[in-house]
Amino acid sequence: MATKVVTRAVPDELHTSAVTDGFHIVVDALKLNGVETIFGVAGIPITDLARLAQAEGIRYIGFRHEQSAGNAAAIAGYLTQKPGICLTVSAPGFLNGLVALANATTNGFPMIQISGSSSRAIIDLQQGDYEELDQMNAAKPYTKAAFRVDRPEDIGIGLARAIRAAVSGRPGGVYLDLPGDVLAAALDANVAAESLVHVVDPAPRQIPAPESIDRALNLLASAQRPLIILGKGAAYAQADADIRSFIETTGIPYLPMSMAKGLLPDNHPQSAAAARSFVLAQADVVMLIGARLNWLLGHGKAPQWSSTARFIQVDISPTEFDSNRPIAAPIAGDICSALSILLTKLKPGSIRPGSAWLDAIAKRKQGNVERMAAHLNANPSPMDFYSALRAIRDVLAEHSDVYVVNEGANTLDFGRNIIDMRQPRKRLDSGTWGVMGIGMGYAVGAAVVSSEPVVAIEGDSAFGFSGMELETICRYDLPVVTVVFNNNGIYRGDDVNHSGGTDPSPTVLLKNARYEKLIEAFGGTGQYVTDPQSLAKAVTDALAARKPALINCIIDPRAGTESGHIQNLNPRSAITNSKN
Ligand code: ADP
Ligand code: TZD
Ligand code: MG
Repeated sequence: MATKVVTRAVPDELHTSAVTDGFHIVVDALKLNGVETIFGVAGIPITDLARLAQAEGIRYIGFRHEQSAGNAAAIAGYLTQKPGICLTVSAPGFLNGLVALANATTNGFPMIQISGSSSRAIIDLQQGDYEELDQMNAAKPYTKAAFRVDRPEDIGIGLARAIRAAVSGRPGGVYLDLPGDVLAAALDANVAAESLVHVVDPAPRQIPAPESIDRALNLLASAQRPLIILGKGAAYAQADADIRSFIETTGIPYLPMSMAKGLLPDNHPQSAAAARSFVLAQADVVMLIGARLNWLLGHGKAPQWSSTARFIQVDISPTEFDSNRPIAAPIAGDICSALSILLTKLKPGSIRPGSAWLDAIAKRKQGNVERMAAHLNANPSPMDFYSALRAIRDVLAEHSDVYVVNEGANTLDFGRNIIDMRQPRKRLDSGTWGVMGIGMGYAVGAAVVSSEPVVAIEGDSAFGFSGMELETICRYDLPVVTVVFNNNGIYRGDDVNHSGGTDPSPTVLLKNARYEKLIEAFGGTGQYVTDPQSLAKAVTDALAARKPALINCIIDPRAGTESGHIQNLNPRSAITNSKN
């Protein structure tokens, strides 16, 4: 790969040989490592870097806020197994992006935030530079790794380290600091070309020890009531065929965590999702594949789980084992390698879930499905979460290629249960932190890397965190359909101000907000719907058009519950006789 030769702003004494600069070296290093897209917000000192990247054939997607650019980069990393790149300006732009970088680290998404920064000499003496901040040290606690490049000849190795740190082992967010003077600095073109590094095998296979596989298979063979839990690590690994084969060959019931939905189609007969609390409480051997025993799984503890259950865990990060509960059979390795060896060593008929177990699960599922159907088939006016999501579910059943982005509280929790997924890695949601604000960034990231349509199902509060990115969606003419579940509030829209004053309650948003008009301002299609038929038609039409659309979906303000399905996480005052 030839480093570009530039002649501008080069001192006379350097004219004897071809000279390049930091801007060009960064772009050459990105291209050499296959980076196709940068998500960012332009400004000092990285504007020319963004321009040059675009000129050199890297797609640049410009956002209205760095947090959304970062979220787009993170989800691009999750979907492609290559680090998503987010480009930010110094101090405040860097900090805006850092929330997304921290979220990527928490969720295990590979991402690199590249940020310009101000003069080191001034920052270190705290003399007050334009957008002064010690960014690398600010990033460290929230990232898998943080690096700063202080000389143009180190750009190549700096990017190489960032790429490897982001995708190897458990993926995560990496920070790469590029001071403005390094971008501007001149370097002999030959020296620059030789300084570039092509990262070989950035995420090497990690093959588990054979005895760890035997231990796990023996434990499964001893089980009466085995259960497999698939997490987003399993989805990320892209071992789809082997995972399905292992589950189908053993006949073990499985539960998908939210972003693992679709690894096997949600209507698969072995899915125990409709009997979730029953199987968690009853399973005697549990095999976790790319899922952590964190809060989303009740930390693996009683009463949600049996206190005598024994665990197998397949994970690339050995320090994950025994984090909450003892792991009887840890398998340290990457899921592709682990599943392929598990399948090779699996003896036909050696693992047999008890028929009483399978019958009990089937019975539970049936009861729960019938109860759910009664809710889904009711047709209240105004709509509730069930009737609105049923309408969307039925449309999406015909469009299994569509990405579903989902955030909110009730909108998220009901959405996860009601919207079936049929393909892997199509559901993108609030994830490990239960964070609000990922919606439009994830939607843009998924649409850009896949060219497939996206339906973003958004609580009205959740939508507000990144709503201005509707302009980004329209500017790039992306096939993103945003459905705002408008119940006038966080959780509910009917809370009152307990002081009796005229300010709304802390959880209440503007009544009758016309969100559909926001997208009309940018040339997209807006729809206002109050019944399931109109909602289904609006989603169908928007998907057919493959154009930006927003559907303002009116939901009964009384339909939701506080904090959705995680009310129990609200601290309850220890003072039982409190007046409030
Ligand atoms: P979920 O929220 O879906 O339960 P988590 O994000 O909690 O999933 O857990 C994902 C786990 O998967 C992490 O512990 C991570 O180390 C692991 N992981 C990610 N990629 C791989 C891989 N390729 N092979 C093995 N484990 C992986
Ligand atoms: N800020 C951030 C970044 N993440 C959060 N999770 C919250 C605040 C707190 N929060 C939730 O946990 S859900 C939620 C907030 C503000 C919004 C819920 O309202 P919604 O969904 O309109 O999005 P529903 O359907 O009305 O419940
Ligand atoms: Mg709401």
